[in-house]
Amino acid sequence: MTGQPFNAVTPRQYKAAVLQLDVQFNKVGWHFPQQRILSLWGDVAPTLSGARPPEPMVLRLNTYDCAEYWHTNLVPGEYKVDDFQVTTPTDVIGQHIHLVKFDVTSSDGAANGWNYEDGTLSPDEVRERIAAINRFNGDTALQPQAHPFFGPGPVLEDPLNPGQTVGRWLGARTTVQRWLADPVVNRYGKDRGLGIVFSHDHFGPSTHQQVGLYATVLSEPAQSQWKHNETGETLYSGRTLANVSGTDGGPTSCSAQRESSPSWWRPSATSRSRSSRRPTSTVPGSSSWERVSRARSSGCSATP
Ligand SMILES: [Cu+2]
Repeated sequence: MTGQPFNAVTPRQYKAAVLQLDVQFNKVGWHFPQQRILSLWGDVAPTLSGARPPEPMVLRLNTYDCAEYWHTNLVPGEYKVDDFQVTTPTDVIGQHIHLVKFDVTSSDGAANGWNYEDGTLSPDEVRERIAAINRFNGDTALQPQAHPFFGPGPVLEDPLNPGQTVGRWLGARTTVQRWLADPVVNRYGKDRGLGIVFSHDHFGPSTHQQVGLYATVLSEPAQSQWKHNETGETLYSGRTLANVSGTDGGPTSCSAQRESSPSWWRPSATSRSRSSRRPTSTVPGSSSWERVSRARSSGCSATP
């Protein structure tokens, strides 16, 4: 929409990565070694080191926003058998976004439109395909590249070459989607935002939803701003990263207060005539600069 700060030319940017971590759930050390979650690029290193508590990913949008979502896969190509699940190939992971519209000319996310080629291959899978192509051609012309932001990753056992090690993020890919947040009005004709939108992986959902790999897109009324519930820090304040253009969308948190511009909450002529039959004080958002505490998204941090 013309005049919106986050339109198709200047989209709101989120750069996120799927990662696997050994997450601890309580103070006596109960932990799960194959937890898989989404984090913004700038939060991946402190989350893996334990400096930052992992928390559910909430990607915040406003009505009329065009969002550009970067999806990086840093997860092993296989989920190992454990007490809960069988060994499962997880060689490709998608980010299926529900409800918002999507731009299929770039990438529509796994299973948006049932296009299963739009997932993001695991770096293990990329290296396996490169090895197969080289073997077929009898040369070593192709070599996996380090991700421009994440580098070659931790040096661990190479699943392709038992007994050898490899940087497990070599060959990591990033795919890009665009999302468009439609306007939704309440019974008074006021923009209320699309609300909470579910987002998850469609390639291995029966495995991944049991180990935490899903996210929320929370779409608020147009031109809203968000502040961290406890620190008051402005979220989505344009955090930039070394060697990366644009912002990764941070800082972020699953818990936030929302500030809305009164100009975007003013009822339309139609809704004013409807709302005039009701006391004004009952109309949500009629005060200037309403501050709303989001109880529905509070208390969501994992135990550090
Ligand atoms: Cu889905």
